[in-house]
Amino acid sequence: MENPTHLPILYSFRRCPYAMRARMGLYRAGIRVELREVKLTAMPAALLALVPRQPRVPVLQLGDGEVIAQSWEILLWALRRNDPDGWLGEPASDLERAGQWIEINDFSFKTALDHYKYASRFPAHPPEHYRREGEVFLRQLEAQLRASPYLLGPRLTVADVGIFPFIRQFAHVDRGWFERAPYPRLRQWLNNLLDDPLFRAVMEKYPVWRPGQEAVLFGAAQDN
Ligand SMILES: N[C@@H](CCC(=O)N[C@@H](CS)C(=O)NCC(=O)O)C(=O)O
Repeated sequence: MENPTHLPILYSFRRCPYAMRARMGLYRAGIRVELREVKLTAMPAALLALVPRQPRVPVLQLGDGEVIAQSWEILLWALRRNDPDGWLGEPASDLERAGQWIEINDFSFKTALDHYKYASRFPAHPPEHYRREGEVFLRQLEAQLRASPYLLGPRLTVADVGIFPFIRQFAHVDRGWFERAPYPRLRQWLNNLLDDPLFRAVMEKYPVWRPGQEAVLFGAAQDN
């Protein structure tokens, strides 16, 4: 497999919330990777060879050939190597609680989000119907954020990092509605995360990767 830099390779799609989650973790951990931006409708052969059955992004290919094809696993893998801000939390139970939030997010909420975002493809109901389905999760988040500034307590953890890209998408479907909706804590939480320079760093734009092109290096440690 062509890999001139010998760095881990991250196949990514800038606007994918799963890929944002993975990029956040890699960036915070200071792990330098070769970033290969893909087009979802024309995934490169190199990626298809790694995950032929369910080609999705993000996918991280490590130097020893190991492939991590789930965003949550990439986030945890990165932070287990280096977690300068304690995103993994303190007690082991934090990770279990984080996993529970992620599970709701990645399954029931993500389904509602996709239906709301692409409501014209799901004409059985108007968009508001799907939005109400998504609001079940928004209400849970709002209640938690009334009790603590972040989802697991006083500090930012992987639970927040893993979920906010999806709330960002939900908010973007109808910003006017989201601004007026009864979720002030959630709005504040989202805005804080979006304003973080780290998020801006991981949202930099890169051209779609072509085999043979010069490697795009991604990560905080580029000049060391
Ligand atoms: N469970 C996966 C989901 C990743 C995923 O669904 N990524 C979307 C982009 S946001 C994708 O690659 N879709 C392409 C497709 O389904 O063909 C993860 O956590 O990484």
